[in-house]
Amino acid sequence: MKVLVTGAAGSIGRVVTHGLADRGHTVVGLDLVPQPGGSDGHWYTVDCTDADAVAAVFDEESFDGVVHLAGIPGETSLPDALSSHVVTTAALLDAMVEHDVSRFVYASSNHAVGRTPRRELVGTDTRPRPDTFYGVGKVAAEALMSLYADRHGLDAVACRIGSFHERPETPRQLATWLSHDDCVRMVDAALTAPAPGFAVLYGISANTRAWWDLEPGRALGYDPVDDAEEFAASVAPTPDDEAEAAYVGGPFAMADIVRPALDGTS
Ligand code: 15L
Repeated sequence: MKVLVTGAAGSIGRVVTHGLADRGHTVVGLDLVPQPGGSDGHWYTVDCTDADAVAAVFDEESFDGVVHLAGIPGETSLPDALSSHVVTTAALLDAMVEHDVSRFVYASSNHAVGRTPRRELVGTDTRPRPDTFYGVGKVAAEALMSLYADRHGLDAVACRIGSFHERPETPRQLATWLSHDDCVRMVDAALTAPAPGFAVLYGISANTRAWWDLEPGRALGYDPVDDAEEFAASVAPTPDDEAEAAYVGGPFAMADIVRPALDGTS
């Protein structure tokens, strides 16, 4: 497939662009920043909140799918979260509809359900329960994907990513870790699953201590291979472990991240 990857210069973006190319896809990168050294292929330096600039990319060349990874990866004011996660998604979805591109894969987040108390395994049928304005942005972007799937017949897969790192670094991450290789497997499956319509999966590895259900991902062909347990002996406890385990969003569900919605905006 020929795939446009937004946020291609970011930490997930760099792994995904290389990984998809290794799997035989033709990858076109897009980011706010110029193409990093060591990355090949066509590149657009574009801000995804600029709908005209996004439309111009689709006017210039055609794609079979879009992998939308761009976005601020942490808490912000509510307007910034809506711009970063919802406006960017809207600009891409409108351009896709205009140019008959039907597959959209989105880097959503576990923080869309982060305020869910940590009890049993969380499925994709649980209610949206964001832990932050970041999580609200992810929930709203997923809602937009659902709308475009229903209105325009798009296939739109929201990957609620856990903790993307080379290896798990904290006790929470023994449950939430997504390895680099599994991340590529996840995106490839979400791009190529036959006719998923609107679908949600949890982007974690096959962690023995998982807090999220992997079955919805497996149904789409995402079969994770790695397990954070392999690193358990080298992960040291931290003073925040108990508080981080109260809600599945961990530190994002803790009191010290709380701020007014319009803080810092006019
Ligand atoms: C995310 O969605 C964030 O982008 C990242 O910064 C981490 O906090 C991650 O979730 C996580 O929950 O570990």
